[in-house]
Amino acid sequence: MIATVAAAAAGLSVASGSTAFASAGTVAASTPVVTRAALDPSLVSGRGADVGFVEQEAENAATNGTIIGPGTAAYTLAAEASGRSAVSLTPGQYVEFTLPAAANAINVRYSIPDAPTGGGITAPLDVTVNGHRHKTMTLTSQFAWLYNEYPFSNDPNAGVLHPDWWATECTCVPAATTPTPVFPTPFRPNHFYDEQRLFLGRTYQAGATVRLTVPAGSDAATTTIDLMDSQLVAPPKFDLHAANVLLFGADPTGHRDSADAFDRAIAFAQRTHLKVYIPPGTYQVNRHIIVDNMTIEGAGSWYTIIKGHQVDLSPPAPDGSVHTGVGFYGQDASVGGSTNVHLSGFAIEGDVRERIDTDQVNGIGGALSNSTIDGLYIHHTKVGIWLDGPMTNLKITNNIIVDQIADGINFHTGVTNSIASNNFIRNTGDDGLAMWSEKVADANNTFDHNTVQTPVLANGIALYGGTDNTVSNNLIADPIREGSGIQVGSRFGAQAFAGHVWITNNTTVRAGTYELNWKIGLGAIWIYALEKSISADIEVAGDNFLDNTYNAIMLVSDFPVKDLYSITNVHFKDIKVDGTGTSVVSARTAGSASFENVQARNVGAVGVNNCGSFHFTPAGSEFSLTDLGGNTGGGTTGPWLAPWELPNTITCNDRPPVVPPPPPSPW
Ligand SMILES: [Ca+2]
Repeated sequence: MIATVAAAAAGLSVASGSTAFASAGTVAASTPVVTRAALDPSLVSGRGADVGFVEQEAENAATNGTIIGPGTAAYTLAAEASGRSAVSLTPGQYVEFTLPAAANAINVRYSIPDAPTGGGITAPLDVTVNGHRHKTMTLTSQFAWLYNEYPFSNDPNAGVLHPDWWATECTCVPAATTPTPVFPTPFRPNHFYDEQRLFLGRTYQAGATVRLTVPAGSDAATTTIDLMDSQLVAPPKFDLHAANVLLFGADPTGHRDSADAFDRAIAFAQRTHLKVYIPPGTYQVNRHIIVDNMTIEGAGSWYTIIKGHQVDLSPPAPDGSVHTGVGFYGQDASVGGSTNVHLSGFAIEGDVRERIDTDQVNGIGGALSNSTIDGLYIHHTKVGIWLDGPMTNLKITNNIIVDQIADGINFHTGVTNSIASNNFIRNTGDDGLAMWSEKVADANNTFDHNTVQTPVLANGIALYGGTDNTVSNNLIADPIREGSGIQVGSRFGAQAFAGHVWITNNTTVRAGTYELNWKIGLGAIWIYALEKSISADIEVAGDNFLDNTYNAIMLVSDFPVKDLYSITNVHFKDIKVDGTGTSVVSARTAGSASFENVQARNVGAVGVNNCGSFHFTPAGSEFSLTDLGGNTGGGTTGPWLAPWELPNTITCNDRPPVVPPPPPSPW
């Protein structure tokens, strides 16, 4: 019931939001509609990554196909699409984009069906530019389509993986229930999309049309196009004063394994204090390249492609991996880690199709102190960049990390004085960006000016414990299930939050998912005391929360621990909330927060949904709000932060109805 209401609500909201764009694209194909995270770019100016490509949503382009969505219900193609909408094509149908600027390359985000028994299929997509047949892309679903419960499965026909786990679908433990419930298959399908880059062969000027057509006879009953990015890729970079891997036997055609040649080039470069240079080409590498005290440069991520296939390890490696694959790894922190490593200008194309958390099949891994990772394109690995500290002073800049099985970037265990900036992350199978202070606190790190879109599970950006960390100037869109735009959570065995947490000048859009286990809507920002109280100084300032599917701000402790843990010392200042399906603030914990200059409009329910820790005594809620002034605006029920709500009036509505907000607009 709630899900139906929610889907309808979100649908109306986004539909009305895209009307202007859609009509512009459909009526006049010559008028391209450029967006960022499916929004008018003026609404997110200065936030997120500056990526060098322009995004055009298929639902705003010319097509004779069928627009799907908008919708936010998990396990649907619409919900996983950028802007929660896409175009579905049958053989013979097309979607056509008009280039808004000169371009010599495109990137298409799409979905095609899985094979009936899993494993994926391939299918063609014809690309014509200005009406001339250009090329046929081979789309694949081999890296898409996961099913079932964690750690997921590639089998669409499998029964429930963990009958002894509580399942939200039956609100029961299947193995302990008579008769044993049977779930429809495919069970919990997700991770539907993939994307693919294509050089157009020459530069086309603004106004050229790029038509994507599904040819008759395609094996894909439907081909769903979510969006197309286009860009003018700079010429390849050459470095004549470096150890060129070709001189050490590397094969740029990708036929022969080049891993040993890379190692030889690296050893020579270290002896002679040169950089390693990888010229344009595709290089087959099916294992880790260990990097320490060296620089490796490619010609640019469109030109230099390091591509591997997954390899079974028997017996397993000492770290527990049962597979290996292409990746650049620092030394393990237990032996001191690596230092002074600089990687730039190449692509890593992995071959990871299932989630095995003990496998080290990440694009970049290990410990990398005093190092830089810049301008990489990382695709089809488990996690794009997974660091295992302790380590310090790593700069991760200008990378594109897409179609991952798990996280985009994770600072795990004692990563300090490090930054991830201007990275673009899309379609992760877990958190887009995370700091996980397991065992040792992450400290003094910053995630700044990144764009994170459509994580199919978990959060756009998550902090799990840590000291003095910052999340600033990011753009986060369309988390899909069990997550929020931004989460600050004491969970997963993380060290306590300490010092300050700065969440400043971020924008989220269409964030806050329907939490399928709790069966409640989450906030665009979600502060979560699950394993510890949260009492660090949390400063949330300058953030914009747009088109919130449910509430904008949620502070919550899990029900079984609601009398053990609290959330205090949280300060919201200079916030804009444009559109909430329910409240501005949802408090489901003991504790307190202050609010100053938090402006809200188009609020779909009472401004504050205050349940406290659910004791409902005459003293009021266990959660108190402090009004520091300037908190203006509201919606259907009047001012969002009204005097009668303060300091702790119980306004608890466990599952409020969702009222669709109008689309975000200039403030
Ligand atoms: Ca889309």
